Amino acid sequence: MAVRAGVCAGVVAMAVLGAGGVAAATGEDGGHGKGKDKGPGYSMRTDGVFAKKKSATTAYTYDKKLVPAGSWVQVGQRTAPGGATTVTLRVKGLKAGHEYGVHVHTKPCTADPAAAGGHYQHKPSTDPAAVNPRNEVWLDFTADRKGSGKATAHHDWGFRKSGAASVVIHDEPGSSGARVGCFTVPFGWTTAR
Ligand SMILES: [Cu+2]
Repeated sequence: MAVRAGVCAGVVAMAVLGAGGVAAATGEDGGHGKGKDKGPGYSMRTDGVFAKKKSATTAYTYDKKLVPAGSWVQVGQRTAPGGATTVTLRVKGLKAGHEYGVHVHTKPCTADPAAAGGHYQHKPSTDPAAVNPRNEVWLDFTADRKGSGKATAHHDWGFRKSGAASVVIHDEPGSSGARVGCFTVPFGWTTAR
């Protein structure tokens, strides 16, 4: 796990509050970064190993066939100073050839698959038409012959504070599959909208 923005005192303070980080649009912390970044963005990468409900802490499997205990997940986030955000997913050890559906969800994982809440939505809505990969972060993938997979989602917006908290893996692509795995992720938010 690498929290590149961790050198920034502001981000450290936010992390103490239990949040992933912040990409402020103001840039008041002048000493931030190492020359490449013009302002405060946010970059994070975290990984975990799926475990059964009783022993899991961040990565839960709810279906041992589709998400075997011991399989691996990594999620990365890169948020530019203006808020544009790329989220990446990598997995290893899943079911070869299987098509999975994956979304960013609003709450952390627990032993209860429902605990992760609904999909994170850029424009929150109860309209079924708002459930789509432009208003949400979808990371659907098909596992290769070795059971590995990856996906990337890019949006010109970033997460709200404490709005995104996990990545849920479903048994089929799209929006209606059963929850087979969940990974709690320290997503950072942006104040640029
Ligand atoms: Cu989902």
